[in-house]
Amino acid sequence: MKYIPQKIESKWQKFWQEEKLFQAKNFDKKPKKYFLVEFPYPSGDGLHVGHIRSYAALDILSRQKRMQGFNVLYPIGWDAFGLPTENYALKTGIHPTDVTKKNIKVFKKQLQLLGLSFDWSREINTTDPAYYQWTQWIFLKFFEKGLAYQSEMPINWCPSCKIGLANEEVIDGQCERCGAQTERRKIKQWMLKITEYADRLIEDLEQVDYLEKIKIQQKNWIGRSEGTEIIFKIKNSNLEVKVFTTRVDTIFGVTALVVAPEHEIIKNLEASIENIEEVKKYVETARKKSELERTDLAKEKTGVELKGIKVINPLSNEEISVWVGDYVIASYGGGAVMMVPAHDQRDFEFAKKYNLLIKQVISKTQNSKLKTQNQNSDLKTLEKVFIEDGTLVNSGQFSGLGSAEARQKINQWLENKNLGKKVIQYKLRDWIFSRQHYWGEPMPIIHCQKCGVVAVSEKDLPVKLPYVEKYEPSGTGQSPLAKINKWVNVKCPKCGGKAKRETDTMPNWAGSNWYYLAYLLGNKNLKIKNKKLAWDKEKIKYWMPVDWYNGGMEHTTLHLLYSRFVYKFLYDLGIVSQPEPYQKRTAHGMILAEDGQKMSKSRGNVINPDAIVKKYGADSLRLYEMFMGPFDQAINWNIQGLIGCFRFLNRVWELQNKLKTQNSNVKIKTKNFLFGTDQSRGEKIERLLNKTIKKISDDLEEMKFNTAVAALMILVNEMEKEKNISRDIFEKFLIIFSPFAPHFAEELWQKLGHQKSIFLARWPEVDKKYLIEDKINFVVQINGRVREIIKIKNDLSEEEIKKLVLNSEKIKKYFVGKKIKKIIFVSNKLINFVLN
Ligand code: ANZ
Ligand code: ZN
Repeated sequence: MKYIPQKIESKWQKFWQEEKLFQAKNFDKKPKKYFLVEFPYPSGDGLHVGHIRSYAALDILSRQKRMQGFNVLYPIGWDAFGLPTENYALKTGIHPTDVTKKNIKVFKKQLQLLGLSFDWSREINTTDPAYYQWTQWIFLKFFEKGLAYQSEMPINWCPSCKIGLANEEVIDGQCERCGAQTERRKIKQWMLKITEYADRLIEDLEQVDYLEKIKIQQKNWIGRSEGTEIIFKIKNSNLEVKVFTTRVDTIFGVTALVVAPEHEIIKNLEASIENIEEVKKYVETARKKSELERTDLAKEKTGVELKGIKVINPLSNEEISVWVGDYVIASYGGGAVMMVPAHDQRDFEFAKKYNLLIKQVISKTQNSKLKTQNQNSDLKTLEKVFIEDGTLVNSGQFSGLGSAEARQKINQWLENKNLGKKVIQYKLRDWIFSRQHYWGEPMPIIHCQKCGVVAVSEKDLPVKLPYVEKYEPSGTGQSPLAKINKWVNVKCPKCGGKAKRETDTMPNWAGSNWYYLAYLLGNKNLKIKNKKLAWDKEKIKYWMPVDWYNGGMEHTTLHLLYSRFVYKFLYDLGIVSQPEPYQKRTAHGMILAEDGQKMSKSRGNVINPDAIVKKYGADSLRLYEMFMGPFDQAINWNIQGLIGCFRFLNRVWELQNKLKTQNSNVKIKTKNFLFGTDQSRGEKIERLLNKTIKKISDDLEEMKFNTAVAALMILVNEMEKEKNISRDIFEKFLIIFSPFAPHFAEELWQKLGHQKSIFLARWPEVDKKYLIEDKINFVVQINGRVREIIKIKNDLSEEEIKKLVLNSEKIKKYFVGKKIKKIIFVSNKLINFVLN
């Protein structure tokens, strides 16, 4: 019989489902393992082969760990709120609820065809009111604790479509829909105070086992930076400008002050700025640029001097000019910088362009001449900035100090004079938690004319998203919900007076902040009436933290940070029992199309997993995606590679024909296998099998799925060389192969007569004795006569042995004056030199 995946895969999928093999048991005595993959957004495009890379990888781990005696939880669900569905619904007139239902159905079928061992009994859906009542509940708690507040924040606004746009809908400053130039518009939005958790979000990274680059991403996004806030007084005015610097040691090198275009000082000094028209024009152009554009390091730095304005350097008392420049960001460090061109790259470029003084105040070496001279050295010709710490020069009483010490002393000096203080700045901003869209969780908030902002009471959750026919954008910048009068107008929960519901909805992230907790309850328990079950502390204690979380590299910044933040908040509420949700976090590389481009509908280069499964089977697809390359690196799809895996499975299939009959697997112990017998071959396979078992366990732990598959291939190659394979070895092989090609392995397993699933078998223990590189007796012949028996390691090549022999004192002599005519080599047995 041939290997025909179409004949076996659905059969075993059904069998596993019926046997409930992959249902995790709450509070089971076995040790738990919780594997988590990012749950998919059920888009209309269907499953992407990239999803499978992640799901198959953790499926392999889940299956292996179950066989190793763990109680494994490997759940899945749907992250289903979001813009693509809303847009699709607007285009087609099908309601988002129905679009979502349809997409989920397709996705679910696709996932099931892959034989992934998800616990489907715990499936969740973020758009189910029973689910999002808890997303709303978390928001209520944030509000209660003062961590949710409203603030005027800019949104991307398309003046032609009259709608707010998500960042991803703005392409090069233009509206994705109509191509019009977008603007920034300020509207009142809900914010979450993630900044209060900034330090903990950094510190607790110590406790977790994330890929190093992911930890760095988290830290960079938070962007903690220690420095000094310095007050520069404006000459002939009682106004001042505060700057933030991490290099207060360079303060004697300040040759200008640059403020952000939005800085209030421009308005406040309007009357005194001589070239105010020029300045206003500059500010106007800057307003149109995105922050990304403005901070692009490669971009030319521009600015305009505020003529007639001077500030005083608090340390040197020098008068300094003031500029407006768009490379300074308004929302960071007070929106003003002291310019030190000699020691900062951006400042250097700016100074070069506008011919400003470049004054060196930090020297690489302790330079006594500069130190004693202590005079202004004009270094306009300086070709390179010196950005490192060093020794202060030209810095008054601080000259001669090292940078670190100088920072301390200057900080002290500033603090004493009330002209500055040490501060910590973060790049991290509070999280804008409002969206002006229909397809999201409504905020559980009511605005009352009398009482102001009032929380919906917990017992009234969920605030259901009204099912309406029309959810077009309102045209005023408000969410489409604003137009649904029946829904908007309510009584105030406090005073009973006239009130209106909040019409903003939550961002896509909201539902994915806590979904790993929802799985602990499972869909069934997330009922609207089941209020007490939401946070089952015992289950949380048993299952959390997630042992291993894998997902895309594009989510290792924001989603990871947000969900860690929300988890910490739940920790502070006493709901969860430790502060980090994920013990380990990895990320898989993207799968690109054969042409190296991103797969996309418009390019027509998308690989449809269904077609692959149909033709080659799920096992080939799974195996290929694990084998295709290092897991964390992007890689091009290659159909030849997939076909190679299919062929490999066919070869493995043939191995069953080499099975010995029942009794022949009794091992005969022979001490001397000088000339190699069946047993020595058998030993060789046994040794390789044990090595492979070990290697697979090690590789899986380190995410090296590709080398694990390669090791299995090597083992198969060796087994193919055998006349016979013992049942014991073959079964062990099937078990370690089964996580990779589960249907395939189950089929061969049950063909051997097993009644129970292979996934109930025990993962084979490594027999340590086979890991020790044992030595064999190896025969060296000269012209057919045994001259020496040497003890060597297994599996040495002809070349290696030849070297050994020619260096051996005992044998060397036979070669004197002779030429090697021919070498006969039998691996692990003998070498025969034919000399003349
Ligand atoms: C003077 C100076 C001299 C600086 C020097 C650097 C080197 P991080 O580490 O990222 O926090 N800066 C401050 N506020 C800014 C803003 N709103 N927009 C753009 N740049 C700003 O960076 C802190 C440094 O970035 C600050 O230290 C300031 O330049 C600049 F040799 O001050 B520095
Ligand atoms: Zn009221």
